[in-house]
Amino acid sequence: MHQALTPELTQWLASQRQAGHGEEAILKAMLQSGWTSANAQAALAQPVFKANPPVPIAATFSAGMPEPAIASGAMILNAGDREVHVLAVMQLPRVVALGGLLSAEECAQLRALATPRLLRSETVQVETGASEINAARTSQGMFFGRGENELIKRIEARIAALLHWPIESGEGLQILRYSVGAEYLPHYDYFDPDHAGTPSILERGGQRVGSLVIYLNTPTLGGATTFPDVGLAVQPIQGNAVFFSYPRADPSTRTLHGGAPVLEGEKWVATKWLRQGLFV
Ligand code: PD2
Ligand code: ZN
Repeated sequence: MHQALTPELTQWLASQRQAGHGEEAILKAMLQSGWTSANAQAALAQPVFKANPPVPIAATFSAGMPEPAIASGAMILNAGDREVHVLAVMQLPRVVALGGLLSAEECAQLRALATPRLLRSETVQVETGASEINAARTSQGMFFGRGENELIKRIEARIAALLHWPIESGEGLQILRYSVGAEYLPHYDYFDPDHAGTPSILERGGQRVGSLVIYLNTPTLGGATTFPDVGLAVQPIQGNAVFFSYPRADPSTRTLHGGAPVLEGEKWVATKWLRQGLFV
């Protein structure tokens, strides 16, 4: 995976450099994620990489962001092994609703693989960085390890191609199952800079800068992903997804969002959170 030096990867390497990551840290992450030493060294010898010395993260935080290739008004996106449809686009908050990211079979496979591993969902306890049960989030969940099996590898590669963000900066895919009445109260996905536990969380991969919530089934009623600041609701349709990004860990991004209560049936999602740096 990602062993070829594509233009996207070259650009990404330069942006990681600009974001303040040292050559050694980037090389280590590349080797851990399956690069051969020769390929990794060749990538890091690129002039575009060498020409961009590290500068403080704060100065360049919004420079490179995950984003589908929608600037030209494209309606159908090439996500490597699959075409994905653009259903709706919003500027602030940056939200893109996407159609057909996963096949029905892939959704069913993810649900089946996750089922025996589901536990009541936890959220990160912001003061300490530890995980805890949060009453605001009445669902069950689990995480797949990154690259855990062929299905996960395929989906992660597709997401990386779609959002122009490297696999190595993504957290493991999280699966959530909500039953009737379950909801996810509005929250931000970035880590609150004012909380005591945040610096230790950020040591691994930096801030979250984007979220992709993929719908693994279609609930009978309810369960939209909502953005209360702007009155937006994205309906959960199997195989579709909602992407949103936040260049600053700040409410001005208007990315407050929640999962509305499921009224009938159940709701399954897969969430991929994207970090600013390498999440290894
Ligand atoms: O399931 C959802 O719609 C949802 C809503 C808000 C998921 C998440 N946040 C998340 O996984 O962060
Ligand atoms: Zn969320």
